[in-house]
Amino acid sequence: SAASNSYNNLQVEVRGSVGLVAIHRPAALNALNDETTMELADALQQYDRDSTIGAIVLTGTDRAFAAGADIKEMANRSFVQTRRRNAGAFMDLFLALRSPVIAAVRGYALGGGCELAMACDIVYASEDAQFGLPEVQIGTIPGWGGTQRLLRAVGKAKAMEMILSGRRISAKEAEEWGLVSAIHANDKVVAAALETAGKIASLSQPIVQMAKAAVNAAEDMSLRNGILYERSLFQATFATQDQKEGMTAFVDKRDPKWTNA
Ligand code: CO8
Repeated sequence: SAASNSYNNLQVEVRGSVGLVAIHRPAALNALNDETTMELADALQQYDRDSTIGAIVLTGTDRAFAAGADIKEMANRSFVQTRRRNAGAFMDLFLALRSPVIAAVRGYALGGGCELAMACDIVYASEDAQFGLPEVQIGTIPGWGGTQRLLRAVGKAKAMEMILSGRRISAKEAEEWGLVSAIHANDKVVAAALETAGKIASLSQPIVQMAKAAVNAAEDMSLRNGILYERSLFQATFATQDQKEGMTAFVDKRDPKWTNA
C-alpha cells in the first residue's frame, strides 16, 4: 500500500480497493494535535493519489471519532503563533481530495472532530455518536470550517443553536437534521462504511470523481453556474471509455467492466 503504517496516531490499512484510515490516540479521545493532523494529511493524500484505491473510510476509535483539536497543545499559543501555524489550512486538503471519503463516526465528534466529519463526503454514525461544536465553552470558536459547513448541513437556526450554546446532539438528531446519512450499531458502523466505500470503489473512478466534483460545486457556486458546471462534467463523461462501457453493458444486459479510462 502507499500509506505506510509508521504513524504514531493513525492506523491505516488497505481493504481491497478501499483505504481505511483510523485515528488512534485513544488516551486523548483522538484529540487532533499537530502530529495527528500531519499524519492524517499524509495518509489521505497518499490514498487519494493511489490509483488502486477508489474510496477512503475515515474513522476513529470506539469512544471517539475525535474530541476536537488538542486543547492542551493550543491553550498557551499566542495569536501570532496560532496565525503562523495556520493549522486550519489542514482542512483545505478536503477540497482537493478526489476520492470519496466516508466518515464512520463512533462516540464523540466534537469541535475539530465534528468539522472533520463534516468535511467528508458521506457521514455514517454509530448509535452512540455525539456531534457538537463546543468551542465557545473553551473561549474560542470553530476554526476548521464548522460555522460554514454546519450552516449548510442543517440550516441557520439549528447551526446557531449548536454553535452559540455548544450543545451536543445525538446521532438520531444528527440524522434527522441531515448531518449524517445513516446510523448503525457501534460495532457495525465501520463495516457499513467499508461496504459502501467498496461499492463506490467498484465503479469507474473518473466518473465517481466527476459526480463528487459536481455535488461539491454546489457549496460555492450560484445555482446557474453550478448547473452549467454539472452539464460540462456530464458531457465530459462521454470522453471516457467507461461511459461507453457502462451504457453498452446496460444495453447488452451484462455487467460493465470498468477500466478507469
Ligand atoms: N484536547 C486535548 N485533550 C483532550 C481533548 C481535547 N480536545 N478531549 C479530551 N481530551 C483528553 C482529556 O484531557 C483526558 O486526558 P487526561 O486523562 O490526560 O486528563 C482524556 O482525553 C479523556 O477525556 P475526559 O477525561 O475529559 O473524558 P470524559 O469522558 O470525562 O469527557 C468529553 C469526554 C466530553 C469529550 C471531554 O473530554 C471534552 O469535553 N473534551 C473537549 C471537547 C472540546 O471542547 N472540543 C473542542 C476543542 S476546540 C476545537 O476543536 C477547535 C477546532 C478548530 C481548530 C483549528 C486549528 C487548530
